[in-house]
Amino acid sequence: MNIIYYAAGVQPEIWLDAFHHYLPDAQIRRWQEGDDAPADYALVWKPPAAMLRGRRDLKAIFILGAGVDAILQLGDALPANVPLIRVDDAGMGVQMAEYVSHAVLRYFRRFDEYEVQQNAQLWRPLPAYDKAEFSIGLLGLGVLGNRIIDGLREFGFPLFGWSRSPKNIDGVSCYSGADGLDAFLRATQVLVLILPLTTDTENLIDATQLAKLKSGAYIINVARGGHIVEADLLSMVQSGHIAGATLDVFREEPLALTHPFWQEKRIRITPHISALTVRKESAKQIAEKIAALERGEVVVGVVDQSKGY
Ligand code: NDP
Ligand code: OXD
Repeated sequence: MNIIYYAAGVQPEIWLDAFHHYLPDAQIRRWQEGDDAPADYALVWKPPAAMLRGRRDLKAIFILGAGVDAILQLGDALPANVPLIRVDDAGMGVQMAEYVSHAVLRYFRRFDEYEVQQNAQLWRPLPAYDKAEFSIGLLGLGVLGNRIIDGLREFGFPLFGWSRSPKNIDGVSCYSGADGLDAFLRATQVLVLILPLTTDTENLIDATQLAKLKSGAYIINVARGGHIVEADLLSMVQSGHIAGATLDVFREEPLALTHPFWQEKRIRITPHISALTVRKESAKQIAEKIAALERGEVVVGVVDQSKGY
């Protein structure tokens, strides 16, 4: 079996060692400009269009991450009828649960405010927030959203969720579709974004939608920067309607040094690390899916290109 591999921005050995381990019988080669020799599978992260254009011989293209927005931008360069298969959790879910739980608890227990007080050498206990009012709303109830919910469940916050199709999740008030968004936002104190970036979800959260959140709301974005209109978020933080934001993702990454978010103390910034791809687990998952495809079986994580995720 022949496999071509390309991953932008990472040391190739990091992935190749894991692939060789889990696919010992495959011929895996790093794709380079001009390589149009046949291949059965492609393993890619942000590949150039030239790698995939016209490759109708591929049995599948595996994306080395959960988000598919970057690869779908290749448009017509993607060979028709070749399935795109993304990483399905593979160790990312627990990291998302850690990240979001940490951010929620930091706000709920007012550690953000105690940090400010400590810097001013101020000893002043603050009143506790009422947990029954501290509702957490997740935009996105897929693989990672569900894992975040499992992590939060223990703490007893009221949980809300919004997805494209209707859901029934134990202990979560579920809303769906454009019609459900308004009621979902009005019920939410801490808004967590864990959606794919598609034409429907780009710029979803602007000033109008932020205004619907409860006063003093918090934002946690672990999905993509393009979901939020950044200037609107900044002005809502400055007005105090949004009490704080923890952002892992941005429209332009790395975040420019001149970006105003750096100067806003109520905005916390991390460099797209909320869930790092676990190479061994992902390579193992991909190897298992290749084996399943070779046996003619159906695998999970196939991207529905008409929906954009
Ligand atoms: P899934 O595809 O499993 O889940 C996506 C969820 O979003 C589903 O519940 C889906 O609804 C919902 N959704 C999609 N479009 C809409 C819409 N138009 N309206 C309402 N709901 C919608 O994805 P994952 O949970 O695995 O990943 C989510 C995203 O997280 C990825 O696409 C990626 O961009 C981001 N990510 C970020 C990382 C980071 O380090 N910051 C790391 C990994 C992923 P339905 O269930 O009805 O289909
Ligand atoms: C992903 C990511 O989508 O790393 O996997 O953001």
